[in-house]
Amino acid sequence: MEKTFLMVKPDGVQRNLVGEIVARFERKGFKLAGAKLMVIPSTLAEQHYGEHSDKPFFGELVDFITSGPVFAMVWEGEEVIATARQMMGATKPQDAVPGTIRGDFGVTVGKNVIHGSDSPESAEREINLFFNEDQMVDYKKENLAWVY
Ligand code: DAT
Ligand code: MG
Repeated sequence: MEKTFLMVKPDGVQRNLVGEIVARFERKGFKLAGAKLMVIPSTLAEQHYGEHSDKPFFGELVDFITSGPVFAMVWEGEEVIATARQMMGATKPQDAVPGTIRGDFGVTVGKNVIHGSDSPESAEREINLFFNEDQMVDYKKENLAWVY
């Protein structure tokens, strides 16, 4: 089953949105495979956002993502990578449709509440950056017979 890396950003943690965001993916029918509250070291932040290292906002982005605890998660399910991106909403808040996480909770492009992997390659890369194999849980979820 496909896996993706999702993370409630420091603004989402401070705004008490962890439960709200976890609930959306749970209710959708996806399965939580790993989760931890952590403060991201700046070296990890620079690796995670490496594709943006030449952008003018890179320094600000690294400062923001390391500014407080994040809630890092691995979620599992059919087409979970693309579907989670849809559930998150667009990067720019003015393009994020109401009903999506960013559409409902984000106002600025920087403080947009959630990160999610944008492709199978980035999902694998980001899961490996944030989680060791022994930090993920492989288990049977009985309600999935009613999802699939
Ligand atoms: P996404 O988070 O939707 O994958 P991205 O990978 O293009 O978006 O950018 C990563 C983060 O960087 C994004 O969530 C917020 C920030 N960011 C993107 N574009 C920005 C900009 N023009 N100014 C400031 N921050 C920006
Ligand atoms: Mg991205």
